Amino acid sequence: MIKFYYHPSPNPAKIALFLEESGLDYELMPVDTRKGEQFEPEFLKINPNAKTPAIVDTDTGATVFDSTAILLYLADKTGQFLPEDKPAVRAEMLSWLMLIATGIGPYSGQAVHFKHFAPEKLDYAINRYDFEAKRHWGLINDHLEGRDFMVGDSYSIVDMAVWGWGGPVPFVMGEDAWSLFPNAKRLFDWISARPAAERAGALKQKHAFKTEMDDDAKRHMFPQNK
Ligand SMILES: N[C@@H](CCC(=O)N[C@@H](CS)C(=O)NCC(=O)O)C(=O)O
Repeated sequence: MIKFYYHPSPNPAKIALFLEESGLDYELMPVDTRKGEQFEPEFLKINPNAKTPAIVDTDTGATVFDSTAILLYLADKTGQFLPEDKPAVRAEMLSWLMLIATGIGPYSGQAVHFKHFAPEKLDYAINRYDFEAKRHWGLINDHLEGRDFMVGDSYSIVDMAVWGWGGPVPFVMGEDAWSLFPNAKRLFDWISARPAAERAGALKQKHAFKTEMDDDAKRHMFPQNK
């Protein structure tokens, strides 16, 4: 059984989708990051980086943190949602997974931070992260031109990684941002229409997560300001 340390946000969404798609048995372990639960000593033993998602696999004793590592672990464990097992295809899968992990995620996160949450509106920072978030989504969009999936011709963990960050696209880059990325939007919509994606999205209702980004939440989320 998988213990799934979860908050309703983009990186955990990738894992929620995998768990729902694969049918693996899992237990939801809410971590309310707006209340600072990511810093509790018991959780830090599971993820020293104090972020969601993380998992504990009680079948194997494995603890895995960081969404890309978890996707790879679960895909290897189940043999599901992996593209064709050939070195060239695996290399392509790893390349795109890392681009999403190091490009889409961090630049989107910083774009949100400087646009919506930073105490001062810094034009330079807003412009830089908006530009980089759009540049990375542009790479995904261009790659999806004339193809249904990110790698090979089947739905894989790379598509799930894209989907996780698809939800907040308008919040990250503006209300009309999807119009810039029609191929990525097509993939996002295709996944969102799947019953597993609906179930993954509904997980946020299984716990009363704090939704306000008040001063207390900001102290937990942006500890440099303490
Ligand atoms: N590289 C990590 C990033 C994890 C991450 O930033 N998680 C966010 C949610 S999307 C979080 O837990 N934020 C709480 C915080 O920063 O305190 C991954 O891909 O899992």
